[in-house]
Amino acid sequence: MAAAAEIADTDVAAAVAAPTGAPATAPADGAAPAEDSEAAAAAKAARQLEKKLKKEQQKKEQKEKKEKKAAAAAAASAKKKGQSNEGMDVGKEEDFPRWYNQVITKSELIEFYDISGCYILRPWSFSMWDSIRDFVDVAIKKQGVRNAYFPLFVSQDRLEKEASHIEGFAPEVAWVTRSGQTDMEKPIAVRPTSETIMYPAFAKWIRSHRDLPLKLNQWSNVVRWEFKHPTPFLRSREFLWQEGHTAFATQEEADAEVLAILDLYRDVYETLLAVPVIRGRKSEKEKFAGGLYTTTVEGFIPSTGRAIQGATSHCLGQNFGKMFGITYLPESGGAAKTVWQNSWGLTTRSIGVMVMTHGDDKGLVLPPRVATLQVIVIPIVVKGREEEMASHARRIADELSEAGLRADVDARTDKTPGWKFSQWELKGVPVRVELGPRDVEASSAVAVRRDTFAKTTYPWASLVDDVRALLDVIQADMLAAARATVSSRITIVHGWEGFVPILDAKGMAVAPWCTTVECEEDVKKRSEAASLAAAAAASAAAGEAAGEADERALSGAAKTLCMPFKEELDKMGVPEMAEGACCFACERAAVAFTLWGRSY
Ligand code: 87F
Repeated sequence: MAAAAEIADTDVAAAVAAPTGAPATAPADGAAPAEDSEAAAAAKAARQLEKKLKKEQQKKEQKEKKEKKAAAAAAASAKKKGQSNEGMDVGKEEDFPRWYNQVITKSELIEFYDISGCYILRPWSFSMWDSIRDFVDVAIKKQGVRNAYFPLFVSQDRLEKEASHIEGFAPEVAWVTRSGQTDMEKPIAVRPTSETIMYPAFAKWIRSHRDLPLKLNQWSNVVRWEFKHPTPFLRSREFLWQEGHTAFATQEEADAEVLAILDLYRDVYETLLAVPVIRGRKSEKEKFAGGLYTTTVEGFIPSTGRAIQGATSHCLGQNFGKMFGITYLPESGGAAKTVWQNSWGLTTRSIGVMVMTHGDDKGLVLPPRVATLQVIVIPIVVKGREEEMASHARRIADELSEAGLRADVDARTDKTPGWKFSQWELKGVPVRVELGPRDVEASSAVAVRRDTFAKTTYPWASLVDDVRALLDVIQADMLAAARATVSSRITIVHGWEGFVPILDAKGMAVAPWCTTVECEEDVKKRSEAASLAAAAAASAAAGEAAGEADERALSGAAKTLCMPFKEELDKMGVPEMAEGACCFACERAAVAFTLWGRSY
């Protein structure tokens, strides 16, 4: 609106200025009278135009005022009636990015912030992070890991001591260069990860074989100044995580821990979040450059057809140990030996993957084990019996809570039951217990599942046990449903033809692969070119500029997600590699079945 008004004002100014202003070049023949009358006519026309535009502007302003008033009245009346436009107004498959933005804000998981890539985690999402944290914390402590806390800042010397680890990441490091108005003598970095912060201390603390293994974990925030498009939870410039850092005397111990932690990460996703993941090893190109090898749990978002790294567990080998002088005197005597190290991390990204996996057109769908609230009890009030219904509802919620379930009652009197149903559906609470007058008469209640909307009537006498069992069924069903969808998107491919179409159909491909970096880079280029061609054709049809197609094609490049472990390949029904099998993308011999896809 402001822009339109500005344009109108400028037009008026130009129209008025032109006749009265001196002409740039005066006519040589001095034909003044004709000019005068022309100028007068032009001035008159300009005045008329000015009047007309002013009138139009006033009309517009009046119309806007009227519309604003009407909208405010409608909102107020909706509020009064206990209804509002607070619900979802876009479908998950209709416009996924908009759906995601709506679901995370309207369900009160996230509040946006005025620094790009930074978000406020509201209690509804932070409580889920609490659950994840508890789950991981208990499990790692059982494995002998202890928590510690290291500083947020790291000096440039330290950060760059192990060059290969920072390689490629350097542009993402955020630096503090000033305190108040004074430039720092030496800038200090905000931790993007803590290898270089922790390992000098490891070198001090580890002297003999008796100091091993050393297993530390830190719960903290880290900052990575990403330039790719930020997405709440999935890719933010500051995020929360745990980072485990361990040191062992032998590679065997380190190897065993890498897998034990990876299984824990699998459990976080599958047992807690009901999100299926695939365990495997990263390719040379995709592994953590500072380490020996990287294992990963890979998730998949069916709505976008993109895979997503869920968490990683790295064997660092002796690389950092050598750089930082982390050595121990072995039990057998003799010279000091370098330790074997691992590092592993899981972030708040996991919450975003869960939201994207399970959410539907009505909002969040939370797996019971991670849900902030597992059961909401809603009384269906009838005139004259408000307090009676509310007190039954309160009693039921209390009984559920006392039995250890996370339950609450919504006895608000200024909201209708219908409004409450939508609100708790939006927030993803796994079970709604409805209690109407007829239920009270029959000493029963109706439980409604958030994931399927299926309704079951339970007697009060067994309600607690029935609801507890129902929550277990929901948890299992949600994982099974998500797994079935992901499985249906995985296709075994043996040659190049068919590879890009599988990705275009929002799928992943498992293919026999030579495992060379050259081939992976080549596949990236070829798949990018194929999707660029497809995007160019589509955008030509839609009449878009070429740049827009380019941008989309870049994200259309395929990469290796992981080389799935044997157990995972078996689950996918991938046969043993045939003798003499060839790489799906080049002439080399195939070495491993590898999972490929587009990714976040
Ligand atoms: C960004 C900037 C600087 C990832 C970075 O995965 C450095 C890095 O080292 C960096 N982004 N990484 C790799 C992190 C490796 C590792 N650290 C401990 C983990 C898990 C937890």
